[in-house]
Amino acid sequence: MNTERLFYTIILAIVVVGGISVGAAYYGSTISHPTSTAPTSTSLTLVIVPSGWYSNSTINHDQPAYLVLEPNGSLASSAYINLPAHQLITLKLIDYDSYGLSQVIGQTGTSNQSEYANFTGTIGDKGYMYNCTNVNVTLPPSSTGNVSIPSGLQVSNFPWQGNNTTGGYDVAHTFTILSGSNIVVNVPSPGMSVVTAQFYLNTTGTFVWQCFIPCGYGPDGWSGAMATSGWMTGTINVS
Ligand SMILES: [Cu+2]
Repeated sequence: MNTERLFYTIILAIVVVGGISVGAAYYGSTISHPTSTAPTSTSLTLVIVPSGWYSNSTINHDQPAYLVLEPNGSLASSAYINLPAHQLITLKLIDYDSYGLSQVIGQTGTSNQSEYANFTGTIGDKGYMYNCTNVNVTLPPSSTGNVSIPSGLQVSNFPWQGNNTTGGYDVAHTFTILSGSNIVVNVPSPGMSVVTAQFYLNTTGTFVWQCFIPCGYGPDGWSGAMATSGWMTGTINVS
C-alpha cells in the first residue's frame, strides 16, 4: 500500500468509526418508545430499565423507566396503559435495576411510608417473586438454582433489612395504582428480580400509576423520571 492510499484508508476508517460512534450517540439521545398498540389485556408485563437517556441538558441523563412489554416482544411507552375492569389481571414486573436498600419511602423524603413495601390490593395481598437472589430463601433439595422455583416465592411485604441507620427496605421501585391519593394496588419490586401479582380493577375510569421509591433526580429524588409520564408515572385507563 502506497503512502497516499494508506492515508486515505486511515481517513476512511476514522470516518466510518466516527460515524458509528456519532450514530450510536444520536440514537441513544433520541430513543423514544411508541404508545402501546396492544389491545386491552388481562396480562400486563412491565420491564424496569435502570438508565434510560432522559435528557442531554443535564448530567442526570440516566433515569429509570417502566416500559410495556408488548405481546409481540417489542417495548412500548408506559405513559398510557389500558386495562379491563372486573377481570383478573396478571401483572409481571421484570426489574433490571440494581439491588439496593431504600431507606426513605415517601414523597416528602422525610416520612417513613412503609406501606409501599407491602403488596396491597392484590389477591391475598401478596405477590410472587422469582430470581430471588437477594432474599434469604430455602430451596427445594432438587433445585440447582433459585430460578427453578416453579411457583415463585410468596411475598406479602419486604421488611426492613439491616440496622436503623444503614438498612432499608428491599424495594427498588413500586408499581402503584392510585385513586386520588388512595392506594388501589401497590406492587413493590426489588432490583434484579421478577415479581408477579394478580388483582382486579372494579372501577372504570382514569387512574394514575406512580413509583413511590424516589428514584429520580433532584434533592428528594422526585424530579426527572418520577415526574415524567412514561418513566416512573403514567395513566391507566380502565374500561
Ligand atoms: Cu422508581
